[in-house]
Amino acid sequence: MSLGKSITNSYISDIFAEMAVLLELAHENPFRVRAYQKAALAIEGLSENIASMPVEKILKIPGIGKGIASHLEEIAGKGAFSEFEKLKKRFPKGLLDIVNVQGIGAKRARALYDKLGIDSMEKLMKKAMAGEIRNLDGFGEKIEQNIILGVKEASERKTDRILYWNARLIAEEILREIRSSGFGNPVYAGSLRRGKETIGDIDILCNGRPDGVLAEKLSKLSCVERTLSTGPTKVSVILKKGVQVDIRIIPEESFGAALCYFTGSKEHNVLLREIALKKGFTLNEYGLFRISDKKQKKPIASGTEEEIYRALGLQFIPPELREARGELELAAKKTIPELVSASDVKGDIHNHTNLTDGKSSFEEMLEKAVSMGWEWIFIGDHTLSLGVAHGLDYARYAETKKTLEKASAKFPRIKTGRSIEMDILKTGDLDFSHEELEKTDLVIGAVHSSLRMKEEEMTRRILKAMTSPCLDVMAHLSGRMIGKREPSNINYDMIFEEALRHDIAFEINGQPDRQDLTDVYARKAKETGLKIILSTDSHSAQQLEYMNMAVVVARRAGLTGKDVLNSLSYEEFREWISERRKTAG
Ligand code: DGT
Ligand code: CA
Ligand code: CA
Repeated sequence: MSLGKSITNSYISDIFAEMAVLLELAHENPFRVRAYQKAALAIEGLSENIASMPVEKILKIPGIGKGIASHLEEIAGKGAFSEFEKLKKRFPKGLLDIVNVQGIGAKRARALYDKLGIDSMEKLMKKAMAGEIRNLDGFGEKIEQNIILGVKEASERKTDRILYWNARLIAEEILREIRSSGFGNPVYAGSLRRGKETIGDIDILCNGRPDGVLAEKLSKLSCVERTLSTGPTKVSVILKKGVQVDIRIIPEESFGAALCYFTGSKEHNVLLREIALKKGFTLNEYGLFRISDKKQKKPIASGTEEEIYRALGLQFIPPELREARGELELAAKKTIPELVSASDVKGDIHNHTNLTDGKSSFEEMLEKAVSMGWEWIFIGDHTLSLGVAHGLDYARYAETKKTLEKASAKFPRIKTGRSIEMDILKTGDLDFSHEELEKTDLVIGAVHSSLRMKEEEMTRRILKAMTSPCLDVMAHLSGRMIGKREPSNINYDMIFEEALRHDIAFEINGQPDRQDLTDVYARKAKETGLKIILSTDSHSAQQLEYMNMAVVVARRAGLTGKDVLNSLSYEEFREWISERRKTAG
């Protein structure tokens, strides 16, 4: 297909998602709506640019049929397709904003438009405040109140998403505060629990009776800057750090149902509800009920998520997999593997000390590594080409290797090696000679300059670097920095295939703004048969905690403990390095 390179998967996915909404507004067949939703999800989860795939391959993607495929060419030519453009003209632009207001959705938005001419957020607010919405069929006073809250929230919502790690630290701080104010069982849900790269807002659930007093207390937490809305069961606040937090108070008996609902993803929830329906149940945030139990008096399951999945005949699905990427099929077959966790990790390989651009000494790094409970650590630094980082030449590397050995003697509980982050030059050559490379403990190759080369050139550069038998690990392959720098253009298929021949491992970099490989590519790497290694790329001892970030990405990729080299013992890991160097040449 001759789609322009500038057309990205996320661009196409957004168009199809919007198409689904437009079809719903147009009261079209729900199957068509679902087809576009499915296509949007499938394309978003692809590891390869759909624009550069041949049609036969496109048609093999689950969720993409001929109808959808036929739109792709048109999107390539003019950025959209004609049916989409026609539909878009049929509805005022403001209606799409209304669809997104919490609790509205396409069906209600269309009713509001038909019956009250509501086509903008301003009109929506005016009509709701005037009490005109409650009288419409299928609305009522409670929904009207929720709409007012929803519009307020939408208008105050910060558009910036924050990095997963930053959200997690903030959430943990709030959980502590909630606990110390006497609430039971506070946990985070939403995208944070699913471990998404970035977080729109933080969703927290806790136990307690919805008597309003608790909500009042929550809104007065010290980390809160101002309260957006408070009701008996929900408080929305903006923190001093600028993030929105939605805190919901849930009775213990329906905690599992609420946790499942508010963890999402929305798409996962839709599929889960479909499975429930097929089995004669309805599933909502209060529980799983028999359809015959019209008043929803006696839930089949509601207290824990485990009970709900079990009652649906499904294996428990870890939150990181709940993205409607095939996890429900696996759960039905009970083939979801046990995902990697921090306790599988025995050590880190990629980090930096105050000898180059890091902040901490060998001793500080080792002390922290011991406190992480690790069995080993390879401590690394940059090579000389990275002038800004005061990189090392081979002589300095050799010298500092001895210094590390001395420092290690003070920490008998942990085994060490000296790794080196080898700059991959523009030509694909490495910074050390072959003889020097052979004397290193572990070589991590990485690109740091000229990141915007053409795809072909960048791919060739990396392929060439990989022909060095001593390049053991490829670090932060795409070079992206979330929100700051786009990934480099590379051909993953070619790189992964070549890497497999040399048994080169790929890093999941745990720096919160890198997360590179991403979940999608880490999954692809595993499917290709490649080894994966988690790293922190720490620039201070404290940052060794980013191992937990890398673990989250690995879990989203569906990796197990065995899939990551970090689960090897020190001796086994050393053995892997020497074996691969012998056979790679
Ligand atoms: P975010 O905040 O943009 O990073 O992403 P989420 O997934 O945390 O989304 P959020 O905060 O709007 O909602 C949290 C979860 O609550 C979401 O994953 C699923 C559930 N949820 C919220 N609103 C709806 C809805 O209108 N329909 C359905 N089915 N689920 C919803
Ligand atoms: Ca959220
Ligand atoms: Ca939310």
